[in-house]
Amino acid sequence: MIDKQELVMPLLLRLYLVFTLLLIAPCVFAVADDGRPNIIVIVTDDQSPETLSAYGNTVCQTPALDRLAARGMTLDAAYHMGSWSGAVCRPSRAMIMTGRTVWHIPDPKGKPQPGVDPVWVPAGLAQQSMPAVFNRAGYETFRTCKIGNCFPPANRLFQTVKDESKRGGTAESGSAWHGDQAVNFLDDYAARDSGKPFLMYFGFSHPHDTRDGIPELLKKYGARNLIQPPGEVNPQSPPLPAAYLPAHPFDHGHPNLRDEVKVSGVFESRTEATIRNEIGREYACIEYIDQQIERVLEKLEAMGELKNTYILFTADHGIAVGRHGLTGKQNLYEHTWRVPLIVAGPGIDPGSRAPGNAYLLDILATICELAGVEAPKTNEGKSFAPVLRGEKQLVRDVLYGVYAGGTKPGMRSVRKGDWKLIKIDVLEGEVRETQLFNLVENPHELIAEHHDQAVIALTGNTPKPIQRDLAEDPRFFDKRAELEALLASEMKRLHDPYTLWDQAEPGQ
Ligand SMILES: [Ca+2]
Repeated sequence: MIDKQELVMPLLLRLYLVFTLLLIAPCVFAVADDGRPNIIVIVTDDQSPETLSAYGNTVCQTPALDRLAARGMTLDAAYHMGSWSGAVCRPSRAMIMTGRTVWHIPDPKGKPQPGVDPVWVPAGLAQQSMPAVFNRAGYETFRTCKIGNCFPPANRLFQTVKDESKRGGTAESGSAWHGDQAVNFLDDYAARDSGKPFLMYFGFSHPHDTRDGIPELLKKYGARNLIQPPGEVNPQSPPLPAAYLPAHPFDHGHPNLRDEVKVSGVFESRTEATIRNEIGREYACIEYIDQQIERVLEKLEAMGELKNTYILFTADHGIAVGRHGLTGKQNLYEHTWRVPLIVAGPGIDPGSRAPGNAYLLDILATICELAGVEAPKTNEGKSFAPVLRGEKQLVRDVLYGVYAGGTKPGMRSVRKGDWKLIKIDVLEGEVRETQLFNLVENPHELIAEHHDQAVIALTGNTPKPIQRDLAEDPRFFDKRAELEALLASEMKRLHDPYTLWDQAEPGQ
């Protein structure tokens, strides 16, 4: 028998809690007139997490993003899934817009990749993309971004589109132009007073090269906007990164790749002077972007919308800029495979962190959940809103990456926990390499060449003995075998149409 008193007290307690929540709810969750939050997705072009203080950088100054991280959550294991094109931006941005995986998105002509069954690339995908979904949900939708290497059928569905490629070293020709478009939209939005929430896709054209900074920020970072590589080191320029190498130890497998041989002011130079100047230019571009983000945050605050807005900051992928002797985004080291992901908004613990194990393609499902909008049926991403709410640390255990934009099959990576495997199978079998890293012991994925005294003299970083590629170390053969099996399984699950040299053929 249950005592009547035991039933009554919990009931009273429950009623008390319900009334308390009703009183608090409007302050914590609410929003535009119709009760739903605004969403801002900030996407920079070619930016490694390593450039931000939220991820340990001590030179590049980004006060607005620091405050965003202090108000919200920083995800330490966020990745883009990869690319089947040298233009890594293109599939990355198609995945952001559609929430579909890398082999399930169309090429620029709307076709699947060779070897991929067309059934996995649905027709009319744009109608299930980010702007289409939020238009139907009654949101005002706005976009500013660069033009090119993206997913135009979705982009044009935003109700207001202000796209230009702005990579110059002045306000009008650089990132301030994107900032102007965002601020103008917010002014118009406030004047309309439609009562609808808004979705803003706030993209930048930088720090993608050409990395022309504005004069005062170039000076701050000891850099110059050069067309040819510099002859001398500017001691005011940022130090070389720990993973710097004068050359990659084997061919990356994409002959004449633009990002490795044609970047203005760099070309094939990997000298200390060139890389430090280029990083200084990059930081000047990043701080200028941060200033534009600050303008938007201040505007939101003045409008009284800041507390009702989820703000996600990310990049379409990372980039090497001298790490491992590479300069481009066509590799799967952490500096390039990983992306920054910082999220602030109602209900997210200030200054929190989680690994997340999220892909960029999870953003659509996440903002749908945050807005109370149903994700489209074509979506394959997983909402990381439970991570943002502190309910869990990860949305998946295993992460898969691909770069297949050069010679085939290309590169693959897989990560589980602290361990990561990279395989490179390029140039008709000329290069077949396997790398194994413990990312806790060796977060910068240092390899044998980083132990060279000449390299140590340049970077000032003496690697620990464990900080090397462990693929051939017998102590870790079991770990390697586990990751090899996981990679094969992920390739099959995601309909990767290729097979690496030492993998069984599909179906065997
Ligand atoms: Ca990009």
